[in-house]
Amino acid sequence: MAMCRSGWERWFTVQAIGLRLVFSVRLYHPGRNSVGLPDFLVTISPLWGERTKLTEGVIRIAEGGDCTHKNQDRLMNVKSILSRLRSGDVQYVFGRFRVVRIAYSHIRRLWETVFRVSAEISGRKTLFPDIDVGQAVETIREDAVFLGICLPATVVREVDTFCRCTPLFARHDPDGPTFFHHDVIRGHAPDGRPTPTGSIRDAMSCGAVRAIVEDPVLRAIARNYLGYEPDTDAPILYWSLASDFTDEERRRLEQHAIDFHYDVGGLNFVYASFYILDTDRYSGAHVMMRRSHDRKSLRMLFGPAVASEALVYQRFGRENELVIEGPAGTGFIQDAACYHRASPPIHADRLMLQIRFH
Ligand SMILES: O=C(O)CCC(=O)C(=O)O
Repeated sequence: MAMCRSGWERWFTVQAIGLRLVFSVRLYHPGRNSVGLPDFLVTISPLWGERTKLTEGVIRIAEGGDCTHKNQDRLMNVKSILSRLRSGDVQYVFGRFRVVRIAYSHIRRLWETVFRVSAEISGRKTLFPDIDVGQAVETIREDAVFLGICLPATVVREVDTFCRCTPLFARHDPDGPTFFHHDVIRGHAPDGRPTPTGSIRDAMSCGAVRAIVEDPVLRAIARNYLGYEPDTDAPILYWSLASDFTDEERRRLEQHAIDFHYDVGGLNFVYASFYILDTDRYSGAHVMMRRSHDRKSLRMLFGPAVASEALVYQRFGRENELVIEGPAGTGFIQDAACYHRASPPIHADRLMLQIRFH
């Protein structure tokens, strides 16, 4: 048992079914921990092969018992994760670890084999006949994104028309009064409320959206990337409305996506996004760091999912920043565990459809 300045700490290692579980249990003095209860850190590392970069630091802490200030900081960062764990958000805590994502894929695949689960949607005509599924999957594995996918113009038109005649709600005020896109002026609803975003409540009521969500090629990419037949949440369809808000105002209005962050969209996940309007860096283009989905530092993994631009550039290299611009219909399939953000739209609105497979 090692003594730390703030309390004491004990480690347990359990080996089972090819996984080594390293449990680090920290007990704080009641004066340091507001509720006077023990904090628990649970990490999972693979037993086979070399120690991965991901687990190295954890094992060093566990085996070395080095309670330096740096290690304390690292463990203190875990607090935000612990509060999610206490609130039952297990996926958010564990879905960020590659080893968990791989293990989850194996379990889902095994489940499908045992219970003979197969894709419900087959024989449907695809909107993306020219896509090479294998190549798309490989590109996502390597770069965290596949860019070569585009919606047919007729589908784009249908979604666009639907979004212009459907009531919207502001994401930061989902229960507030609805409004229409044509009523918004520089990010303000007709009643003067600031509305940096306008979301559609039931995107699946649009036939073109349903066709995209159920597209066999899109699903094949998600299935092959994840390794099992994925589930989807209700698709997210929303306007990012051009406005003059400062970044600070946007954050207050819950437009947090303007800051670099990574998503934990389940125990494994991949997203497909499509621009419904021409989009560039002045109209809300999505920005991401190539290859940042599985090369995060321990601080990034155990700390908050949001990171400063400086930290992200330092870790992944500014040359790997990708600003995804393109005409209406442009799509990208992304492992959203990469660092990404939305450019604040200044000159024109962005309309985007996002489908989350998990
Ligand atoms: O709107 C965007 O481009 C970013 C969206 C995003 O950050 C997210 O879905 O997590």
